[in-house]
Amino acid sequence: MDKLLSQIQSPHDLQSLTTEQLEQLAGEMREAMCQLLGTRSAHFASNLGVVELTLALHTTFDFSRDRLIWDTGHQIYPHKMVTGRYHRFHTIRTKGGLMGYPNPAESPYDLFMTGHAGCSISTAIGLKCGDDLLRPNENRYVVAVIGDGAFPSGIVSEAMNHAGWLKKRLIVVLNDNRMSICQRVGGIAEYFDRLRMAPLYSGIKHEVYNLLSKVPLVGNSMERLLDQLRDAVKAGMLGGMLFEELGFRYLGPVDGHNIAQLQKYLKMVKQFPGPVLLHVVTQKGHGFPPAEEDPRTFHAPAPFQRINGTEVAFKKTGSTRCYTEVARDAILKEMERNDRVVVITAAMCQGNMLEPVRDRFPDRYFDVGICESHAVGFAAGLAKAGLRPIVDIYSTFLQRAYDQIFQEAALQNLPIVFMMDRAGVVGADGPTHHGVFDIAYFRHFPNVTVLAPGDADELAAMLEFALQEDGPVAIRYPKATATVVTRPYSPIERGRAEWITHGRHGTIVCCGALLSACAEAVKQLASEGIQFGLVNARFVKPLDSELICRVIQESPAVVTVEEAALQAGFGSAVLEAANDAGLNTSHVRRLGIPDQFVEHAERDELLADLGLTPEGISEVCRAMVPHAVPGSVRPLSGNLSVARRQA
Ligand SMILES: Cc1ncc(C[n+]2csc(CCOP(=O)(O)OP(=O)(O)O)c2C)c(N)n1
Repeated sequence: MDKLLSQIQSPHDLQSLTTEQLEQLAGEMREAMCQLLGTRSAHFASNLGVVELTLALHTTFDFSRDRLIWDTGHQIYPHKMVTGRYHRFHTIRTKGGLMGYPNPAESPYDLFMTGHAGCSISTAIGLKCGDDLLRPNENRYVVAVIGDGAFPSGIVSEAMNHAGWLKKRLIVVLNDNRMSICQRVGGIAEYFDRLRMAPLYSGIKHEVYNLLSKVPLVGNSMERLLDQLRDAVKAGMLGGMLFEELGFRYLGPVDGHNIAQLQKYLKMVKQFPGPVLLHVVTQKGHGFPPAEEDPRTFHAPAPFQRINGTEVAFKKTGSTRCYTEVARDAILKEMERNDRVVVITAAMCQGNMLEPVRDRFPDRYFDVGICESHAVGFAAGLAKAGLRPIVDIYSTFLQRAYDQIFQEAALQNLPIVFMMDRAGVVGADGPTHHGVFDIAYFRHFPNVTVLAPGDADELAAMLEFALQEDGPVAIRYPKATATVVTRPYSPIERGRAEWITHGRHGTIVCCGALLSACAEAVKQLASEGIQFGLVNARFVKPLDSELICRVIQESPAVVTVEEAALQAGFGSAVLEAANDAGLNTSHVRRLGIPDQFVEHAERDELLADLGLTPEGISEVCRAMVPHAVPGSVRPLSGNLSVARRQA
């Protein structure tokens, strides 16, 4: 099944292959991806769609010296297979195995570690300028491949604007498959659709249009006729005018599954002396009918078995509810209750599980595309107009909107709720996707409230609380099964933590959904005769300084726990509060993400490595009370139990 593929050690091995052999290789690469999906979830449909493009690129350029950037990077699998990594392909997205995104540590053919969309043209034009300054005689080609979903990102306009003006030789390949993860949205999407309808345009017809524009119009009917004629000619001939006006040569649309044709046009764009955009039309999921038919489900599907060529059976995953679903249901409930509540997603309808919200409230649901900064600016406008916007964006992608959080949300003190899904370690997607910096990038802004629910019940209660606040509120929750820590009810009150149990050897102060792990740790310790209390912080900001300072004064050992970067995180806030109150903090330990990027692996594996499991937490607590005598303490007063939330 991998007769040719197993021979490919580097792109140099592709050069001697005929078109027929390359087509056979494409089939083998697709088969390797199908086999992978038999074992684990991975990006699939986007990768199936770029197999021929990958082969055409590697046979037209020499990327051991030329430069290639895959935008976002989730469609990197075929590239990995032909750049010496096929023998390790089966390890992709596993601990210690290949990353699911580009990784310069794996191969010199991967230039940047990426995972966030839209940056390819900026880095590509930077590489071009760098090479021109440092290696003026080497004449390296620079190619950025960007999807139509990523293209509307703000940074792409900034890069196109700059590149068009610099007029340097830069090749942008627009991989247009008419899809983001879900249906793509926006005016640029419609523009691409019009371009796809037009016959191949190569820039030469520009002059014809200019001539036609100069035809004088006489009388009404003649005017209409000429208008129609001009529209027809425009559609047919003026593909890519937008890019041409920006200083790019536009070429396309070209069939992205025809290797010979792709090679021909890639060779052609090599000849252009300035920036050029090659519009390549591909099909997401190409070559595997179920993925062709439903590219949304097959973007990153659950593992499946092939039944026959057209059907698959997805492997069963647990039926437990996750925090994303709990958040979505809470959003739905609030939208039912209050018709001023609106929700904004940045191209992540599927990831945020917002389909029921979109279908139920189409007028109050906004998908802005992969444009997180715009999402926040837009929310600010909605809030100013009197609505109650909920910005539902993954923690890692909301980083894009840092300045809008500052200026449009915090500085104006506008009532915007940020639902930060996937806050914490996310698992196999790895360093580009872990949402561990949001506490740091939110808590230093005045006016902002930052909340971390300890369990699923609190998440809904916090959203209700947040929608009654007058300023911006951020709520962070992880990509995890929703748990409930059973305990007496206590309402969410502004700036108030929850002291769940007391313990005379020490106290764990937990920020967020690791509360269940902390509760388990407390139990484990109690069974050994070590008595730790448990505080659920609830608020990162405003911090319950009064309660926290009492804990630090009264407890012989204090351990803060957060699934976030320790630098500028929750534990830092605790230390700041204690320092402001003049307290000794030598008995305070902070558990969280140290000052390093976290690798890719299953979430449970990462939490274990980080010591953020019941065992890891209790180990630290145990080490802080070396002289505790087993059996000499009172049993826990509280009655804690952890329940998995059922779907
Ligand atoms: C800044 C940012 N926001 C959201 C995402 C999530 N995301 C990953 S791939 C993708 C769709 C990309 O669409 P496109 O560029 O057309 O590539 P395709 O998958 O269609 O090949 C999205 C929204 C991301 N990676 N980065």
